[in-house]
Amino acid sequence: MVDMERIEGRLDGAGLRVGVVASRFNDLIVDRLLDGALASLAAHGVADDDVVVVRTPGAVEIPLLAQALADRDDIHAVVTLGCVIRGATGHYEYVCSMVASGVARVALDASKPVIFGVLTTENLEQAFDRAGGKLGNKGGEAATAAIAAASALRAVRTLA
Ligand code: INI
Repeated sequence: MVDMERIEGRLDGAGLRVGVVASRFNDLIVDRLLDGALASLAAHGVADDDVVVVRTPGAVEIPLLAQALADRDDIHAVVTLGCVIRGATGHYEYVCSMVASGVARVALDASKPVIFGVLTTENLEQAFDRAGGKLGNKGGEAATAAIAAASALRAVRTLA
């Protein structure tokens, strides 16, 4: 059988330093995403001292602060959290597109995980469903993804 290297991304956050960028707009939702993210980081072994939380006014400002964190050599991954609700804004598409493309660009520019945990929903009910409601907590899922991706990245970079 051919020898094969498999890199799965272990869910062990020990030694990882993680930045979390969470917007204040729709904070009723985003605070729940933040709780979920912090609980997930702690559950996977990321030390409290190794978590830096930055709040932004809205989702539009998330990429800039994510970039400032991702540019630091001592930050291994960034989790972005926000909530854009279509019913509540006439410029929903612009806000969604700015935050989504900005976060994607920051990840590739920094060559490290910058995870998109920003909810984009039609209404408040859909947002609650994903912020600790019947569809889980997307903030927790984003934090778990950050740990898995950082671990996989480290394994790839240290391949023999
Ligand atoms: N910011 C959000 O995070 N969610 C929204 O739903 C939203 N709405 O509805 O407009 C929103 N707007 C503010 C935006 O992110 C910026 O903070 C603002 O435009 C200043 O740059």
